[in-house]
Amino acid sequence: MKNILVVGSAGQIGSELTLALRDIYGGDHVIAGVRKTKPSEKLTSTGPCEVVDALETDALINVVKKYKIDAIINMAAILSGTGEKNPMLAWDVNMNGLINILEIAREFNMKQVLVPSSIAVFGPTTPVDNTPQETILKPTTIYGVTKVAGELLGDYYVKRYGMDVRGLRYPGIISHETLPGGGTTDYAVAIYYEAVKNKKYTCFVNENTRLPMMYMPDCLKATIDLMQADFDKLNFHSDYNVGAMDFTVADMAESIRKHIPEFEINYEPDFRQAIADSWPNSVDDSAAREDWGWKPEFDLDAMTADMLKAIGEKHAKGLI
Ligand code: AKB
Repeated sequence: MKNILVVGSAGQIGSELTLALRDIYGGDHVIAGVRKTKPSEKLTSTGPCEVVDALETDALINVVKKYKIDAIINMAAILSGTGEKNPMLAWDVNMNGLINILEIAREFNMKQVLVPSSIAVFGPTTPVDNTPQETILKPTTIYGVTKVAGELLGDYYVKRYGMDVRGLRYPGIISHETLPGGGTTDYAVAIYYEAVKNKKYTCFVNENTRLPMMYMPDCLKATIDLMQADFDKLNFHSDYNVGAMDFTVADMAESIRKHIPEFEINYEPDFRQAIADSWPNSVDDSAAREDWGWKPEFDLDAMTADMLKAIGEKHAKGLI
């Protein structure tokens, strides 16, 4: 790959992935694709930034031609919470955006397309513990429905057109650079910000809610390791399970109290409780481990220490 376009570069994963890829491939070779939002200074100062939308074919093609793009990463998505409020928008962005990008990739003979998936492909009838790589995919959210279809579509382009399409089923991603937006697992980021700012947090899922989670450094590692893996060694394509850790909200509160003993938490579950309840507790990622050497580094306490330090510094500077 010479020139990579990251669609959705201003988002939680896209913003950090763009910078990590620029460190590897060089700033000029990784183009940040942002929607109409103002990109951060970090994105604009380290390489090219272009306004693109997964749904706008002409703008995408112009950028592909301008920078001789040979790989696309599609990080643009409507997540589970927002999806339930606006199912048609989720379908439009997640399905039409994806097929638009796959078709452009096919037309321009891209070397690789990365299409992220999610634990949202699973549903209430999927085994909840150590959820297998290959299992029942009957999600009950529109986001999950689009992610299942997206995985199938990615695999279809591999088989039908001989393309290199890859993807991971991300668990909840926890980070301190860019806030997530519209997801069910957003509580696992908000809890740290509120712990630093107010020493208390009201959580929208209950204390026993357990979900698979991953810290951003591991998420970047997983994504880049899969991108760089030998295609011939991949037994799966658009749907690798990747695990790192799993814990309840009560476990998170306990971990935070090791640093902020006065931290208080209370619970006011809303519609996202049902979404969280339909997802697994933990996933079996042995296929990712065997096929491309996946191995996470962070556990809950290591992540908590890092998150509180980073957010504490932002708070001290008056940035949050
Ligand atoms: C969400 O909560 O919707 C996302 C996800 C797990 O894909 N973070």
